[in-house]
Amino acid sequence: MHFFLTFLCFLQAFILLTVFSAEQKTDNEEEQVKIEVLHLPSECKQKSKKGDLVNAHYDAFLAHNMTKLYCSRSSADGHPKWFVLGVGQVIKGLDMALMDMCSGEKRKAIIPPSLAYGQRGHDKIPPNATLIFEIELYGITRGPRSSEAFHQIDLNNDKQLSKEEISHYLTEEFKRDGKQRDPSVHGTILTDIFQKNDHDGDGFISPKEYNVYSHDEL
Ligand SMILES: *[C@@H]1O[C@H](CO)[C@@H](O)[C@H](O)[C@H]1NC(C)=O
Ligand SMILES: *[C@@H]1O[C@H](CO)[C@@H](O)[C@H](O)[C@H]1NC(C)=O
Ligand SMILES: [Ca+2]
Ligand SMILES: [Ca+2]
Repeated sequence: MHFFLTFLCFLQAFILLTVFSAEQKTDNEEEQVKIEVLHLPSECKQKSKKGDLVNAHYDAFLAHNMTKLYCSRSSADGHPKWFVLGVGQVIKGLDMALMDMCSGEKRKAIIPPSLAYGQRGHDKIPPNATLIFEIELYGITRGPRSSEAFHQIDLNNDKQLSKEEISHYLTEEFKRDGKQRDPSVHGTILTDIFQKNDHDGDGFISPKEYNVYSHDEL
């Protein structure tokens, strides 16, 4: 039951954040995400970049009256969410706000409507709404990394992640956000995950390879 509620919360947040992201026009150069760094860890081995699987908490508010829109950390026992950065799995502004970020860093991001839900708005979000996100980044990964995620992906439970298993996972994630996207994105991410993580080249990602952070930035 507990888990189910958490899951619903996740799903709701995810759908809200993704459904309309494809429609946004971003040609307006004046509209930018304003980022305020709230906490910067003393050690920063790698920074987030496009294509990474990131693990983050984020809470979203309507800027004009600070109504909370999404539950993440704030929802009881919410786990940090993870998604592929920079490929439109979340609204454009959030993709931008999470770039070049250190693991452990906290940011506040002010996202203009053109990089969020635009002139139409969506559900609880009125037209032309500026959003404020409070973000905490936990994991920057060149592939999925939490042990929870590992078990989730490892469908046949043999403690190895095959291409099929990761591909299946990506397909489910992409389906969940209900957006059409170029199938090559899927292949590119998959190839990248294996290039960066399958160190012994056996075509599987072992738990050890999955957890080796030090190799990411080679
Ligand atoms: C904040 O603004 C939204 C949309 O304009 C509105 O639906 C909501 O009731 C407001 N909340 C408060 C606490 O005023
Ligand atoms: C939203 O902003 C656009 C462009 O600034 C404007 O034309 C439109 O009337 C606004 N919509 C609402 C509902 O305020
Ligand atoms: Ca497996
Ligand atoms: Ca391997």
